[in-house]
Amino acid sequence: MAKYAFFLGCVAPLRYPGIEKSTRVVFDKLGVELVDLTDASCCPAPGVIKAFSKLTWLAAAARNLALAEKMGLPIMTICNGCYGSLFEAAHELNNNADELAKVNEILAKVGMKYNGTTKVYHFAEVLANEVGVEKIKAAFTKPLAYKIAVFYGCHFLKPTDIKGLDDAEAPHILEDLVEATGCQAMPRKQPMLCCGSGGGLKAAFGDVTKEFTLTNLENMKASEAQFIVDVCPFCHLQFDTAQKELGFEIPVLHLAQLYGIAMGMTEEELGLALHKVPVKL
Ligand code: 9S8
Ligand code: 9S8
Ligand code: COM
Repeated sequence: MAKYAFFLGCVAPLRYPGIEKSTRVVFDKLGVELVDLTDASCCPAPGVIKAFSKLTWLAAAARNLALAEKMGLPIMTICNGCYGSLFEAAHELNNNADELAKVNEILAKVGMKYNGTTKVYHFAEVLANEVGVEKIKAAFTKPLAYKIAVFYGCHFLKPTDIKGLDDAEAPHILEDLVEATGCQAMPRKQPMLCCGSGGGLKAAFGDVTKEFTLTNLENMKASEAQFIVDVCPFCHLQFDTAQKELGFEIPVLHLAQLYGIAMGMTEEELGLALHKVPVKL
């Protein structure tokens, strides 16, 4: 049985606990064991902390990587931002002894050491490449037929030179995972445009990022999508909280929640009451 250290991040447990719950139920049903990465901190968020201090970002990420290393497990994240930070920090530290030594000087102050061995995976990557669409389909009990606006976000596929998961401009990994439920991924204009969230970007240029969100919503509406499906609680938060002001009402689901629905989870377990845009199934 595949086994991962489950990295929650901040947004899912604090704002959308239904995403966390759905992930636990879905992976349990798929026979993937998730062990909590206890004592983990913020990843830290790439667009926020890395933009201010790269060394602080690396050291905090290394602390999380070291916790998983101690458990002898690879990390699985349910958020693009967490995947971006932890994957990129691991890539840097696991291949650069000088950086690793610098970071270990900082970690020594809290009695920790990172040896540079932790691997980091995004949950959608685990679904597509470890579990596989056929096994996933066999675990579904409820056929679905919604029209979906699939949303990749920025930090899942990019930077492609170190991730290599799919083509960054014309990917299909998420469409395949969504369509496994019976739903239809609707083509639309500019599908790879940033959602407009991103802690740092939104904080610095709120008006600009609002335009991104608006353009995405207009394109999604024109595609006739009934739901937005994301793989990042940050994108999820942006689409769920910004729509009222922008005059849209397209319900938002994290892919783990869509899978939870297809596996017969209840609305309460899915945490749908906590969504700002009402989700009617
Ligand atoms: S942790 Fe703190 S803010 Fe967040 S959810 Fe995802 S990115 Fe990492
Ligand atoms: S898109 Fe651009 S930066 Fe990011 S991944 Fe999630 S939040 Fe939405
Ligand atoms: C976006 C995360 S997924 S951050 O705001 O860029 O840190």
